[in-house]
Amino acid sequence: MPTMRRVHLTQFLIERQRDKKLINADLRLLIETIARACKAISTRVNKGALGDGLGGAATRNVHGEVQKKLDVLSNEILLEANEWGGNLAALASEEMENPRPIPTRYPRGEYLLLFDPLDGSSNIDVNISVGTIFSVLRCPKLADGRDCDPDEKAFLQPGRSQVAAGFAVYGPTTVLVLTVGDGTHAFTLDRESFTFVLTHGDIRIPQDTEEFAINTSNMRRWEPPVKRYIDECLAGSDGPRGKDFNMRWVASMVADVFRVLSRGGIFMYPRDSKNKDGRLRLMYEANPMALIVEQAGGAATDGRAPILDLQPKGLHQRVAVILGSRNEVERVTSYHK
Ligand code: AFP
Repeated sequence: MPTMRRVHLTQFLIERQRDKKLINADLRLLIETIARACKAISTRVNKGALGDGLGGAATRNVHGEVQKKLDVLSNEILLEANEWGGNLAALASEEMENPRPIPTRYPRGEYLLLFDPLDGSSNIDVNISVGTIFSVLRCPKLADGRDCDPDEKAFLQPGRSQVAAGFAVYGPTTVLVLTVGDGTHAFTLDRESFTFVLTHGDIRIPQDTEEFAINTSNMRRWEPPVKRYIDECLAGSDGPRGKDFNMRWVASMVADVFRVLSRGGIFMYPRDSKNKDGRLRLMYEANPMALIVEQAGGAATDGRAPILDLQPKGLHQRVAVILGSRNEVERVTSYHK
């Protein structure tokens, strides 16, 4: 049997740079640096109770949430890895109130990086998948043509402006999912060579599904369109949908979205009477996931409009999220109209 050609992340990116002219050398190096940081985070997550990463860090982040030690550590790993490469103008993170411009001792580049360093971190201590989500934007030039000023305003671009987006899941295997605008592709970390190898090229999300993911403990607070959709799913083959549905909820968006990419499904964190604007963050959770899902043939809305078309108003803005198999997302969205 002929040996299958193993395509490594570097090779995949060089093809996008040299042959497809989709990315430039700076963006390629930036993605490689992020991937290297994800490998370092994966190693720390894998140590579990043998490392010093479990438990709380006795600090709270900008949203008032108690930080885990690994939240803080993952944030530091990403900051340190990306500060000096010369391809970024500034970074922003779920764990930091304000964007951090690249220190003046390093050269500044044209890109802005946003990340959630450890998504699903309440799952760390119970050995359930967690991950890193990232989004890359271009730093816009000022109206008078001067180089961009990488303050919060520079980051407030709709998700459609992303030049790259991705996430890593630290689960039974570590997988990096990436889009640079020509589909969605996933790479598995080969622990022997410690490289990311392309294992899921050009992922396509099935248009239909019988699987939904939502935290049903919020059911009493949902808006009527979401309640109607879930009621119809729960009614199964006896109800208007005429088929049975299954439910999954990991409470790590990275793991739930990877499942949707792998076999279809709909993932929802809708707005409700407690989370009036939704719970997830637009800039470094919903936008990158929406681009990844759209690039895989799925859809992502906030119930009213495509997430990628929303004009952000703040770095840490929350948003309702409905994403996954296109026909189901369109159905829930139509119930909102
Ligand atoms: P944490 O990072 O604070 O654990 O939050 C994870 C998350 O942002 C997302 O990954 C999950 O889908 C969602 O929150 C889980 O929320 P619930 O705890 O309300 O189910």
